[in-house]
Amino acid sequence: MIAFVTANEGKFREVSAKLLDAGVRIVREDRTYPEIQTDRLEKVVRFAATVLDDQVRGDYLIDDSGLFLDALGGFPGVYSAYVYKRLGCAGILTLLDGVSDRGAAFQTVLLLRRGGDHEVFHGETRGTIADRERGAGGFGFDPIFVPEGASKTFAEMSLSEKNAISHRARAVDALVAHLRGPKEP
Ligand code: ITT
Repeated sequence: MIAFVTANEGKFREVSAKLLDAGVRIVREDRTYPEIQTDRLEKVVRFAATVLDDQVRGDYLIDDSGLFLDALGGFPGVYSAYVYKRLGCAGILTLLDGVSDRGAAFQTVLLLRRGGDHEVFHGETRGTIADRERGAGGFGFDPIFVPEGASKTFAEMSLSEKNAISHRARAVDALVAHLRGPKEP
């Protein structure tokens, strides 16, 4: 059994649903861990794992995600949790007020500790920032993010709609492929 270490219930809902479809059961371990200041999500999870290795028994999974705005050089990116807490979706809309380039990407890096090894899996979804908050589903910045090819925000989608195209779902797909091992020739 894999423990998903996260204080974020929304992440657990998405990852557990997606993994269950693939026949993998996880349990939630609701705890926080130190997140270093760096420029890449992968460095955040790799450092966190050095701390969690001493605290969590058995196999575990962690997820670090961020919203990267094209017009702001990728900000808030690795600082997304802080910016969400301080400014919320409304703050992002204010930062982009009058800005024509509304391109953005969500990224997720998952780290799996299994049998003493650390493996990381990446997922990205590109999209645009909406003019206003729309929808009550999802969590975090979902009400302002419209994924490429869609007209609804993530917050206007069902869990399975978001899970079909999200950054997190893509990282989970890579994780599942890894768990299944190399394909038989
Ligand atoms: P952990 O305990 O798993 O670290 P967290 O909420 O602190 O939970 P992150 O640092 O990865 O997680 O999150 C960065 C921020 O981006 C946070 O405010 C989230 O709400 C937001 N976020 C992450 N994934 C998102 C998603 O799929 N949709 C919308 N917002 C998301």
